[in-house]
Amino acid sequence: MKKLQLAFVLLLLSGNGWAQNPIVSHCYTADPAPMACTANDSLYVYCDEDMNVPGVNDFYYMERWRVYSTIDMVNWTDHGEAMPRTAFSWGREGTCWASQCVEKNGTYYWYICLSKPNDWRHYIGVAKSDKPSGPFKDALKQPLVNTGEGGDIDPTVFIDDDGKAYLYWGNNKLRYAKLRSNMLMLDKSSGKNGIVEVPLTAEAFGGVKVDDKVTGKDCYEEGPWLDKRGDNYYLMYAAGGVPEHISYSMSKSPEGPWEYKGQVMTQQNTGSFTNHSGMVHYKGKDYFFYHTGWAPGGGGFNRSMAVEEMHFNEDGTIRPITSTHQGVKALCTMNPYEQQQAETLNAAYGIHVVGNEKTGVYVTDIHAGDSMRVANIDFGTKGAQSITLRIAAASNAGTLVIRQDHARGKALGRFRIESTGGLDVWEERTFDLTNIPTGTHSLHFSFAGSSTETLFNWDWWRFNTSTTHIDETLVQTDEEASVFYTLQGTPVTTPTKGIYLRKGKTVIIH
Ligand code: FUB
Repeated sequence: MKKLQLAFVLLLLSGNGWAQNPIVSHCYTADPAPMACTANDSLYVYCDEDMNVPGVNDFYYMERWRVYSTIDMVNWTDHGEAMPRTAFSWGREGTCWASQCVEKNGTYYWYICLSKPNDWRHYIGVAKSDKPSGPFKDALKQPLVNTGEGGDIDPTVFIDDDGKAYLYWGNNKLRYAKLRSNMLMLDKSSGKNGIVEVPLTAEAFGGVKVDDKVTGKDCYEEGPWLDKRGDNYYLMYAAGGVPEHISYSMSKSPEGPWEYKGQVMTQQNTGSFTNHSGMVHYKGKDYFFYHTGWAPGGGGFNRSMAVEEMHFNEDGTIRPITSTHQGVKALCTMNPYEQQQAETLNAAYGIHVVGNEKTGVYVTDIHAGDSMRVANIDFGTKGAQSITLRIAAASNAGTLVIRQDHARGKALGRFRIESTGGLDVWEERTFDLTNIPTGTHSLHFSFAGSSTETLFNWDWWRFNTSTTHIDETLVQTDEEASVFYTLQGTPVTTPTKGIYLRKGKTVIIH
């Protein structure tokens, strides 16, 4: 198993341009819900995090929801542990299941589902924030939806062109409600207390399921996604029992009646027996999100999000989509001369992304053997001469190796990361590159070190078109002048003439 995982990691990080899926590989992410954010022209994906806690039953055990965003579709910024279960005082441990976030008038409403202590049922709640990545606060301090019957999972919310909002949800049963204009209350004017049960007929969903037996071609299971293109409304859903596939129905109204149209994504061999979809229009393209078991060590309870481009036929029907490791193409290149967050990643292995109010979000748990990849970086024709990192290190044990394109590509530099005084003591350090990258490349960051402890924490990086400041006086005045390293990282106690590294700066001894 370990060998298989390692082989997969090498493939994932080898950088031949094929492995964009899964879109996050350093933690397990399920039930993707995309949202195009007009405020900053970014695409956000909201999800829950599959977790393995020793001694805890791994039946969709999830303690938090996470948020990722992108501007290029191949590098995803991890916004950390965006919303913990404890944001909801009424929530039961380990039950943070599928969700969706929508924006209305500059406020972001994140609809989630969660159980209560000593209660097997899920309920739908809602948190809100004035930023797409939070912090989010429970808006009601109690569930928004509580049918009392169970199955109140997988909320999807759609705001129509006329401003009216619709909430669909449900496992085995499909229900919907209209939301009042504050997005926090059900409009009680229709259904039973505002809740309408959608008849799961063969015309609407392809078939019916009774006592786990499906009669007909298909059936609704869970994970609805409500959306609209032109004057067609779409309801996509996980279908067919387990293992699931994704099917869809169409209507001319957000309230139905629905007409079954077929499977969007047939059962795939991705190692996950559930699937859960969402669609989004972003920068002129339509994207289909789903989940797989493709991250290293992945499976049915360790899922990971993936994305494919989606296309519609002239009559509005959806062309069938197949899961691929290639995923989607980059929409633009990354500018290395602007500050880039270390947690903006194409792939990564071993690290974690966390955050706090003081530092914001950063990469932590960097150990010897871990690696990270960032894709599609345009260094231009002149190229980069040095890199500045904002890091915090408790020891002198770590080395960062930067390679071009893939794990065995040309080394751009090998930099010793000396202690900054602690894992929460942040400093900017600049290192000269030993090879100058030009043109467009991926970067492969790998970590080496003599310690099994966290080598350092990493906040951001930026390449520079000039070398570091050369500080000759430092050599003569500083008591610690004897701590030098060669550009390859070998310590030198009595340096002779030449170029050395000292505390992350280049020093020339004449
Ligand atoms: O992630 C937990 C549950 O698995 C979701 O709520 C369902 O849609 C299925 O994906």
